Amino acid sequence: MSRKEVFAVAQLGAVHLKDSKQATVARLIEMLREAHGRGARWITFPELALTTFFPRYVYDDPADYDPFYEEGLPSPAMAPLFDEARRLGIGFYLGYAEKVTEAGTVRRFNTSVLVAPNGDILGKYRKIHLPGTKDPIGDPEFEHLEKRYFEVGNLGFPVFKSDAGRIGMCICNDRRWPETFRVMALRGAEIFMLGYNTPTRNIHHNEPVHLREHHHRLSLESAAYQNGAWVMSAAKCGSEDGFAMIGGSSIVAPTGETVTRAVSEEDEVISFNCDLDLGAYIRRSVFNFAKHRRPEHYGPITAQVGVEIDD
Ligand code: CDV
Repeated sequence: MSRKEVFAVAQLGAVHLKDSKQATVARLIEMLREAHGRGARWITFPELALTTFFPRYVYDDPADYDPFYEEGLPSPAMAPLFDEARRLGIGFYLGYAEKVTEAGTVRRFNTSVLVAPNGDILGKYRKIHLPGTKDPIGDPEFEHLEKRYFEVGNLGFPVFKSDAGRIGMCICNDRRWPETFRVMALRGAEIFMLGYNTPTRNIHHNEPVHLREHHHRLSLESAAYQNGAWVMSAAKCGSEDGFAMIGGSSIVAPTGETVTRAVSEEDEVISFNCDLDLGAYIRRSVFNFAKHRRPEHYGPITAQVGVEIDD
């Protein structure tokens, strides 16, 4: 018997600096309702979904960047979304900038929260692979300062049990690193949810623009197949105050096939009736971890960061 569940992904178009969180949350709620109308019980929202992608800007004074962060769960800005999701009985992934005070110290993370259809908070993930720099590179077009505004996540890659199966979370740049997904798959994840803000032009060099979406798709399709799991990916995209970001929000099946993808770079809901057992044959055969993995030969993956060459 197959286990079927409708999952939705809410792609969010541009959020400009001047846009209020209240207006952005209203857009998220509209997409939540559309997803509900399609029979979805779970929805994935993007990374840093409540504001513009502020790490592209240089701020020195916390008073200037504090307004981009949320405190408490739900924060006051998020509360209407939490309320409506509970009322409709939809579970969700939501990315946001988290500010928390621990032992008198203010800490900031690029975080996602997973909330069950009944409104229970299942848990959080804090982004581990932070791209870009701490200090400005001096070129406003390519500035990407996540290392300035966030600490490296300290929660590992947790997996949460839900009534739809085991769900793992990651955020944007994490999807380019196969370790991300394998760790979650080893904890039994059947569904990976992730949000992203990916600039259309590469931050590091003049890579052809078409490769931005190609690498996004390639990363997700291989992650799905190599772990026999579903992937839900939600973009924040379009041109935010002139800074373009890719769309391409998608749902990828455990076979590695993209089964539906957004066609616009605006607010857009996509959905698919996912058979959660579709990946079972992959996990029983070619990627039967218990039978075929050889961790005794994987030492450098956890022992090293960079390349080390034996002469
Ligand atoms: N928000 C991100 O993590 N963006 C990165 C870019 C900067 C390369 C990404 O991997 O899409």
